This record gives sequence, C-alpha cells and structure tokens, in this order.
Amino acid sequence: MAQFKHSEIEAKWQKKWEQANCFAAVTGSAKPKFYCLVEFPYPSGQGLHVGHPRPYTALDVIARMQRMRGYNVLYPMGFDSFGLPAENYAIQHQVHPAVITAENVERFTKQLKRLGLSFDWEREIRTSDPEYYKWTQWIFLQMFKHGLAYKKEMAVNWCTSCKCVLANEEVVGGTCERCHSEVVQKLKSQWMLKITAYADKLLEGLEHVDYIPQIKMQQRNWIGRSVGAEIDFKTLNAKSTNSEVITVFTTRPDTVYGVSYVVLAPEHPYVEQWLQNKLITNVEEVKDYQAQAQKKSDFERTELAKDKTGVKLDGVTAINPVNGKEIPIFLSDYVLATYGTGAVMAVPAHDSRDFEFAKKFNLPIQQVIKAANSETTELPFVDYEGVLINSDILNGLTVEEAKERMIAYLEEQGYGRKKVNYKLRDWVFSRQRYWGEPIPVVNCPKCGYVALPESELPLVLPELERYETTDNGESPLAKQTAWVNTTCPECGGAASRETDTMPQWAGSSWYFLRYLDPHNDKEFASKEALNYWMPVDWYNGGMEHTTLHLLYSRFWYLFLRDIGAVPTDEPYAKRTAHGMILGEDGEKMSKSRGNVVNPDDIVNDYGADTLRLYEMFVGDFEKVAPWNTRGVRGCHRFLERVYSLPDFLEAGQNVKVDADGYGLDIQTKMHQSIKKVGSDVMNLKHNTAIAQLMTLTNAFYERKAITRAELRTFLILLNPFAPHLTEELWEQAGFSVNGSLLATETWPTYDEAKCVEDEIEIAIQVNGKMRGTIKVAQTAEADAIKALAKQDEHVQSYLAGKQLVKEIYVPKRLVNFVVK
Ligand code: ANZ
Ligand code: ZN
Repeated sequence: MAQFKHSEIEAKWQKKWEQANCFAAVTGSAKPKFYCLVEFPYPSGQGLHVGHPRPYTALDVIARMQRMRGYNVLYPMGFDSFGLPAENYAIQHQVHPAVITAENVERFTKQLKRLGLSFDWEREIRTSDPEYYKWTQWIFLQMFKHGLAYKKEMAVNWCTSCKCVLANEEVVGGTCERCHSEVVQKLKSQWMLKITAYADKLLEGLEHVDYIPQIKMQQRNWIGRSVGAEIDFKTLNAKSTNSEVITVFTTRPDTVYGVSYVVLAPEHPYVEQWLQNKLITNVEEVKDYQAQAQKKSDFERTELAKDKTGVKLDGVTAINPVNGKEIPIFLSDYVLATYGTGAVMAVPAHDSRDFEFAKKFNLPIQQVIKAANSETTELPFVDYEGVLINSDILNGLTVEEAKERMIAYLEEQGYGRKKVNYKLRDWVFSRQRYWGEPIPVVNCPKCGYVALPESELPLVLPELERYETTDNGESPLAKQTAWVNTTCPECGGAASRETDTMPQWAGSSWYFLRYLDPHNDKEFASKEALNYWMPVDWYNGGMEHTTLHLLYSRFWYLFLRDIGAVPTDEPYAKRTAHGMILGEDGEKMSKSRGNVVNPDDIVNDYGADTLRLYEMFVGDFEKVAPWNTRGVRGCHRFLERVYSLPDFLEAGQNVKVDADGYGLDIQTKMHQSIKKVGSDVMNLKHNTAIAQLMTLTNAFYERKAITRAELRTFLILLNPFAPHLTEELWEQAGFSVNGSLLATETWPTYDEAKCVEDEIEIAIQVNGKMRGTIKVAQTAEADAIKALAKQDEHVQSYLAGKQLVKEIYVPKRLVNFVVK
C-alpha cells in the first residue's frame, strides 16, 4: 500500500488555501448565505483538547459542502479570552493575564490551522480585546438604561483563608479549590441582569426555532413557568403584626378543600416577627430547627426521597379561606424560601411530599379527588385525571375545570388571585476579579449609579501590580485609586468607578454578531452585515451550555431586537449538540487518570485528515465516544487505500461507461453515494456518510479499475472530510485547471431514478440449504430466474446426478430445488 506524506501534503494545501483566501465570507454576495457557527474556545494553557475537533470538524464538513453547493458560507472562529484560569495563573506567576492569554491564543490558532478547518480567519475575534469589549460594555449600558441592570445584595462564596470571592466552580465540596480552607457565604452588593423580564419571550421564541428536542426541554424546565394561584390564609392571634396573612403559591388551587396545614420555609420572614412578638411559644425548638435547615443545600432539602423533617409553630394558627377551618402552621425545609412565596398549603392526599410529612406528623389526610379511570383511588393520588369530591362548589368537576372555577371564586371573594411563577432567577453579573470587562458605571454620592457616556468606551482595564482580590473581597481594581476616583458624568462631582467586572458569560453572549463585521469601530456590526447574515443558520455547541450561554445569549439578542439593534426575532435558527470524546478507558479525559490524548500527536503521527475522519467516524455525533487507537489506524488505512485509487485509472479506460462517465456496473452506487453523503451530512450523520464512501472504495478495489469521472466525483465527496489528501489527488490527476482548488469545486448532482437498485439478489437453496446467490433484474420473470439459478456452477454440483422433484420460487427472495 502506498504511504502518503501527510505532513508535507497538509502544510502545502493549508498554505494554498490561505493564499487563495478561498474560505472568506463575502457580506452582500448575491449567493444564498449560510452562517454556520461553533462555540468558540476558552484558550486554556493546556492547548487544544481532542474533544474540540469533533464539533469543529463536523461543521467544517457542512461548511465545505455548502460552499461547493453554491452558498456564501460564513464559518468563523475566535476566542473567549477573559476568564479565571488566566487570572489565577497571573496571581501565581505575577504576569499580566493578557500576556498569557496572547500566548495561549497563538498556540490554539496554530493547532486549529493544522486541522485544515475552513474558518474565515480574517474575522477572528477575542473577547478580551478592548475593541471587542467596548461593545460588550455598550450593550451592558443599553440594558442599564432600560432598567435591566440593577444592584442587589447577594450571597457570594468567600474563602476564609485566601480572603477572596470564589466562583462556584472554584468551590469543591464546600472548600476552596486552591487552599482547601472553608468557604462561607458572604453578602455583597452585586450587579444583576433582569433575565426574568424575558422569561415569556424566551419561552415563546422556542416555538419558532429548530433546536434538538432535549435543548428545548431543558430551556423550558430551567425557565420553569408554573401557572397557578396565590391564596391568602389569615392567621389567628397574629392580628397586631403585619404578618397577619400568609400567602401561598399553588399550582393546584383545585385541591384547596383538602388542605390540612400550612408550611413555611424555615427562613420565612414572618417567623422572625412572630418570635419577636412572642406569639410562638416553642421558641427553642423553632430556633433549633431554623439552624439545622441553614446547613443544607437546596438540593438536599427538596430531594423527594429524603426523610421529612419539620416543627409545628405553637401559638399561631391559619384559617383556610374557603371553609373557615383552623389548621396548624409548620416550618419544614422542603419548602424553599426562594421560590413562589416561600409558603405552601399542604394537601397530603394529592402531593407526595405533603403525604409523607402528614404521615410522619400524624396530620389528617383529606381526599378531594377520585381517580377518573378506576374504582379505587390510592393515596397520594397526584394524577390530573380525576374528579373533585368533598369540595363543596367544586364537586363533580374535572381537575382542569376545578382549577379555573376556584381561581374565579378566589378572585371574586378576595381570597386570592391567578399567578404565574418562574424558576428562572436574575443573572448575577458581578465578579470581584480583574480579568473581565470593567462595568462602565460610576457611583456618585449624589446621583447614584450613573452610566459612563458612550464616548468614553471602551473603559479599559488599568495596569496592576497584583491581581488578588482585596482583603475585604473587593475586586483588585479597587486598589487602583487613581483609576477608581473620577468625576460624575451627571453632576461633575467627585465619584468612584465601579470596580466589579463582568462574568465570563458576558463576552460570549453576543460574539456571533461581531463576526459579521469584526473591524467596525462605529457600531458592533453594520446594519448591512446584520441584515445580510442573521440569523445564524446552524449553531452547534455543548449540552452543558444549554441553560447558561445559550439562554444568556438568546436573552441579549432578544433585548437587542427590542431596542431595534438586530433584525430577526431569534439569533439561532438551528441548534445541535455534540457528545464528548472520552479516554480510551471510557472515562472523561484527565491528567490524573493519564488517559489524555493530545491532538498534536495524532496529527503528527497520522495527519489531520485521519484525525478529522476518525472523529467523524467514531460514532453518533450526539453521543459520547471513547477514544480508540485501532479506530484511528483504521481511518488512516482507508486514506491509504484512497491514495492508491489512481493506480486503477489505467484499467478504468476499459470500463463500459454511461454519459456521466460512470461505469455501468457502478452507476447506481455512484448516484446513491452522492445522494447519501449529501443528506447524511445535513443530518449530522457523518459516520454513515463515511461508511458509504468506504463501500464505494471497496467497489473500486473489487473491480481493480476506476474511471476518471468516478475518481473525480469520489474526491469531491470525500473532500469535506479529508480536504488535504483529496486536494493532492485532485491535482495529481490533473483535475485542477490553472491551479483551481478542489475546495471551490461544484458539488455533484445525482439522478433520483438512477439511485434505485435495479438488480436484486436471489438466494439459491438445494433441499433448503443455501448453495449460492444470483443477481437478476428487478423485473426478471420466475422461469428465467429458475433457469439462471440452475446454471450456477456451485449449485450445479449439488444437482448433478440427482432427480429434481420440485422447484420452489419465493418472489424476489429465493429459489429452492428439492432433489432426491
Ligand atoms: C398545593 C398542592 C396540592 C400542590 C397538590 C401540589 C400538589 P411547581 O410546579 O414547581 O411550580 N410549592 C410552592 N412553593 C414552594 C416552595 N417555595 N418550596 C417547595 N414547594 C413549593 O410546584 C408548585 C407546587 O409546589 C405548589 O403547588 C406547592 O404545592 C409547592 F395536590 O400547592 B402545591
Ligand atoms: Zn453625580
């Protein structure tokens, strides 16, 4: 088998593509546009991971094919270059994070270029460039001016020993990732973005986009819209305070006649007031319980399986507004302070958690719904298929009818109101760190928080000596008094700059817009570029970003649309997700496990084409895939076979061909391959497209001949997967005209009629045993088939000297000769 010199070939063609600038996207071109996007990487110190090429190559294959199909393709790449690791490295080694970031970006760029990805490098962006983050700050200011950015006291993670604020990912098992000291919660005033104002729009928009179903589902669950009611439960004895009425949130107002008690979150503010007013008589018990609850996470508290705990509040009683019943009030940690009203009406007969709680505390269980489709109703009955009983005005109604009826009744009587609740919370948008976008706001003692004038953007990061947060948890910027002290843009008085910076998610919330017009210094992108390119036609990224980056960036875009800054309703028309590449042992790759594969090693040993082909062949795109060195070798061997195909050209001259120049024997396979590769790629089934090309290669090998037209089409089909080797063969075979590139060729077309297999295979049996097969035309008659079968050499040896008793023919499947 011929060996090919992959390093030479790959370097040669990468250079030619760059010289020809053949992957440049042209804004305003008359061709139809196709914007395909992959999530840009954080340029970490470890360099490219073998996981990166999987989505990059998959969309590169699509980009390359779409270009050949006549689209004006935009396939850009950039770097999400603000972030924690560079900053932590800076703290340890006293180097500016910009210096490390630049080095890492350079290494990443080299590695990416070696993979032969058809990015338009002219459009590369880095979120930490002031020319870039000028516009991140600009968008923040628009949000601030529209009341979507505000400050609020929030708990942050505080390392008691490093004396600094930690991001969630730096807290491991309740301790600091770096020094392993205890991490406590500390209240700090933080910038928040009001993403909750966009909850309904973010839900509605999902109706109009083509995202894979899991992504839509996860975003919907994350937003967590619940329709229900708030119901007011008056309390006895609490009259003298302003904590007289407990408001609960329920999605099941239909069950209100089945309420046995009310539960408050242990942190509910009324408890404090009732304690102060000495209404509660079991003070010690209550305080103990509150202290216990504080130690648990929300997750631990709401886990269904967990044993229910709680304490009854002696001295206060609630009244069910619909039937006047007096019911006890409990504290229990299964009710969260941060959701709904922090208070729940408990219906043990129809809610599992209430049921367990009622069993444990011996509380009445009052059934109010009976199953619609069965004689007996087992409690707790939590289904919606039921009919109301023991419920006065609701008796006989279905659950849905009863909900509506009860909400109307509550509103009439002034007992409550319809209410929609969301799980979604506003976005904490402050970090007390250096390596992020400064928040362009000034704090004036007279005017409050004032936006920096747009003419002062970008507000660049000042140079620092040290990058640690201050001892009281302020950003290191706070130490830069010369930078902090400024004048108020509104009143001109002395004021101070905001020293918090934006979170890592800021720059990535709009980067896909900057690619459209990356060098524009007047606007984040021109109207012309936005109108031409938006929306992104295909966006691929990790599932782990579904409820973070993907939701954040939709929020920013929907806001920009509302202020008329972008042209379409949604940023991404289509979203898909890739599975992770695991180590050879099936575990996540990590240094400590020693199962990390370095893409550079694979490119050095086997070439980029092999790596690309392997990562596309390794399995279903959306599933995880363990690394497999044998698989890599298999792909390499396939490419070696391809490299030798031109050896068959001479024999190919004797092949009988059709008008396209395809051999009559292979014509169907050629048309099928063009069709299948094209449609498989658009369905992200790159693996089966490659399998088809392997089958086609086998056919050439079996025949030991290939025609020029067959080779030509084959090279085009394989080009998106293995772009370097195919360019080389294209040139060697003389298909290149005056140095024209395969990358800019036209994708072949197929004839639907010629895709149909016009021959079928018939099995031949003698006395029920398989003795051979024959190929016949779809339309062949039974007699002709039987006659052909008898002539088969192998079959003849079983018939010789025997008496033929019977000939059985199963149409289109088999012939069976019964002999004696
Ligand atoms: C009475 C009831 C009866 C309920 C019944 C359910 C079934 P989602 O869908 O998640 O919005 N709930 C309300 N606030 C809560 C809080 N802060 N912590 C824990 N649970 C809370 O769930 C809403 C339901 O969860 C509400 O409806 C309430 O229990 C409970 F047969 O009210 B329900
Ligand atoms: Zn002022």
